[in-house]
Amino acid sequence: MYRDTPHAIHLKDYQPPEFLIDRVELHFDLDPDRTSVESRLELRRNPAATRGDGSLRLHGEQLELETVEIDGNPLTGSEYVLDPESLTLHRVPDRFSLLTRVRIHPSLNTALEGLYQSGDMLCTQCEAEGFRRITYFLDRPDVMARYTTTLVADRARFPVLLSNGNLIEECRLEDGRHLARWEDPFPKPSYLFALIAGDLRAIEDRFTTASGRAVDLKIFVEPHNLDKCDHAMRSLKKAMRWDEERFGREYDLDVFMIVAVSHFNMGAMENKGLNVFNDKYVLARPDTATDADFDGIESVIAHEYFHNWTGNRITCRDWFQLSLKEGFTVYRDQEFSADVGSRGVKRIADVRLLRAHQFAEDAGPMAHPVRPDSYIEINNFYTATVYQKGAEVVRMQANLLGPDAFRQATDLYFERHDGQAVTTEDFVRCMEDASGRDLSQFRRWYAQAGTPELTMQGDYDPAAGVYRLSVRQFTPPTPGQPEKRPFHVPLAIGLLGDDGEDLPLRLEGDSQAPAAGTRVLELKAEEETFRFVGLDSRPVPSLLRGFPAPVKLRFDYGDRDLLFLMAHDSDGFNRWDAAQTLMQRLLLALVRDPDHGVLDAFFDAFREALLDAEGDRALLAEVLTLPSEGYLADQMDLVDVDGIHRARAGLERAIGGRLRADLLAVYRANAAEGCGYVFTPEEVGRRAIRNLALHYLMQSPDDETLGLCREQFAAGDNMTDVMAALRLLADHGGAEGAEALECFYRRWSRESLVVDKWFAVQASSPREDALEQVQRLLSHPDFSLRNPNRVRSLVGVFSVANQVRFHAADGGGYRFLADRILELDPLNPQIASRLLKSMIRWRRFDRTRQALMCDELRRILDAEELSKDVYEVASKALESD
Ligand code: B3K
Ligand code: ZN
Repeated sequence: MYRDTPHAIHLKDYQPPEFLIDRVELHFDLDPDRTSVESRLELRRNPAATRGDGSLRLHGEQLELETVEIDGNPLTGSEYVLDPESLTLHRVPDRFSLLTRVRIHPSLNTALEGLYQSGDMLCTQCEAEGFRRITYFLDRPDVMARYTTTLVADRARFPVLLSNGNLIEECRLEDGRHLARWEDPFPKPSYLFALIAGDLRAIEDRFTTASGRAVDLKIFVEPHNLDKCDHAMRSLKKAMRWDEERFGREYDLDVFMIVAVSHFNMGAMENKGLNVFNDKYVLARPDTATDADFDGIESVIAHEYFHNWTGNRITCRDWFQLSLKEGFTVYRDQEFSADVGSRGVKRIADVRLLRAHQFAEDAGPMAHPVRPDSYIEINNFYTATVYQKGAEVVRMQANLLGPDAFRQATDLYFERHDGQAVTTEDFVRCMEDASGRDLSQFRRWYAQAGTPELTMQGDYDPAAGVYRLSVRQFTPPTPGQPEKRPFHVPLAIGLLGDDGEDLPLRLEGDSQAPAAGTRVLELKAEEETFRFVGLDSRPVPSLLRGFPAPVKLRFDYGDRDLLFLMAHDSDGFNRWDAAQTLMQRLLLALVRDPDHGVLDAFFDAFREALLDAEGDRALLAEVLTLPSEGYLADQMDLVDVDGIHRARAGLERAIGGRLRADLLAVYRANAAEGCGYVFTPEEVGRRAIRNLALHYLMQSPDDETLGLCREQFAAGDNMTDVMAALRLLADHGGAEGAEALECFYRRWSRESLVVDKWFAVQASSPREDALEQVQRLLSHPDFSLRNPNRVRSLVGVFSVANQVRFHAADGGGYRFLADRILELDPLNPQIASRLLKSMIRWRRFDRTRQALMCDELRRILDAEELSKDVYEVASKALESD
């Protein structure tokens, strides 16, 4: 907690560490109230160090220091300097062994960083800077060491004791205690350290690597969750095989362990050989988890597993390089999900996420490059920009190189940098060295923040048979970066003829006629014109196929062209995008003028798509989903909160009414065929289109649709269908809604992940009394500020997914959020700071709302003591441009 203004850390100030640590021996005497940690470090001066005064400054926070010894000689208090963040030893030898003994208090650790208690177990979270809350250390990623960890604890209370690497010793001790010793042969940075102690059960399996080594796989959970691990185990094995086939990466230890914990600040953590997971990303049974949950588990399990190479074997030199491991690993998990599921649907989901979160981040006061230049609190930079835009930047390189050269480049990266802590620059250099391409301009994607806007214009000259496409790029200013230089942007383009087929794309000067389809052009200048020749009639351009770059497109399509693309484009992504643009345009027109009519052509196109029995149903469900209120808000210079809600709800009602018969037919035609729940792309698609049909029908419900909804709620054998029906009943309200909520709660009150859903449904309801309901739920016996999942499901969902109620003009939503942030900050700054992000883009709203949000931001900043996390976000939000 800070009274003084916290200072920023800058990338330009990076210095190599003055000391290196070769070996670490840790001994834990575990007790939730009082744990003792003894650490023996083998230290030596770093020959590559460039400056320093020769003293050794170790990071350490909230530690009670008991002993310091150098080479076996105890130091007295006058021989070291202790402050709340460090332990400094002056005059140390060039090579020595350092012993420290500290006490820590896991049960009081509500920040969930370092060693803490979750339910009855003890667990750790060290990334980014949590290890310094466990022991004094050089807690920075470029210090890589080999660890041996000894855990001692009460055997009845903590029968399972885990740490990184391989188990090398186990024994019973006196007084009912026992000991386990783990050794990790791979050097690692401290942020990858982990330990677990608890009364856990495991499901076990075995994986044989491509080179024939057997790896034991174990997923540890609390005993009552043992029946919810199968999907996670299947996902893990798929991910291991995929990484061998696609990237040539094999697992390297004898055992790979996953532990599910219920109190966790984010999704999961890739600690070497011992991944610790938020239980939301492990536990699933068809009756407790939705398709979205199954999907999330598959991709997060893969993501953490993939980090073993992209993050662990090769790690980041400093935290400015975070996207080196996160951007690349997200790209890898996206590709995995695309390969094992439906590629088209995956791309749409990823772009939806990028546009909703990353574009919004780029347009706000926390905008930063994929490789940030500075931070006050690194935990604030685990962002959509570092993760999702970082993945797009890797994807662009993969596409520019093509599959073979990209594979050679990643092989080179793994070979050249194994065991090192490196930078995004090292990554790009491997791309260049393996392919011979010059990516010097491309590097700006790492350094410049902001979303480039591409304005394109097409013009057809019938006499010459030429279509000219001119492209101009402009990137708006972001904090600290008033002017941007042009990016190197890959553009994947197609041209459709009158019959809807792709035309051959022949550029002026091409020596041979290319095949019809997609052509990737490269834009490097601020402005460029491409001339396509040999065209008999005006083509309809299909621009940015598959979303080749994280940019916004401005092109003056007529509605007719969009309908044509929606029906014919060979690129599934662009069919979806054309539909979204059309809907967005219509909705924004309805926001401006509630009397703006809706053309029959819109309903006709909607019906045509809905009844397309051949199509991929999951893709159809995406095509037929209106853009969210938040996304529509992002398209307006001044957000009209109520107008957006009214227009969107009105259009949904109109669809439900006009297409009632078709929606009912689709609902019935997509009923399950009695084989029980299976998680396959086909079945997920079937459920998605069916529940979407029910959603539209329920926007102006009659007895028949209400009956269907009730029936689905009561009879559904899977959480996807039950949840869809519950949400519709709850939003419908009345006794019916209340009863459904009550019945759901009674049935599931012992499954905490399902209770989260129950909170979330109420928090996201557009009903007028949503805030009152959320306020009431704060005093529900199951609500706790100490459980991040619970906080996210009530406070997070209300402020992020309920635009119309959170941004109510009376400021009630803002006050509510600020109160929660002030309560949470002393307990868990990371979660408090995340919540705050939904109030920082106040400039987009009308003056009344602006003033209300600013008042709350100031109230937060005025708080007596504030974490660095919340301070950074609130102060940047109020900074004048
Ligand atoms: N690397 C972790 C995130 C750690 C967040 C620390 N505040 C999970 C992941 O991206 O895989
Ligand atoms: Zn990650």
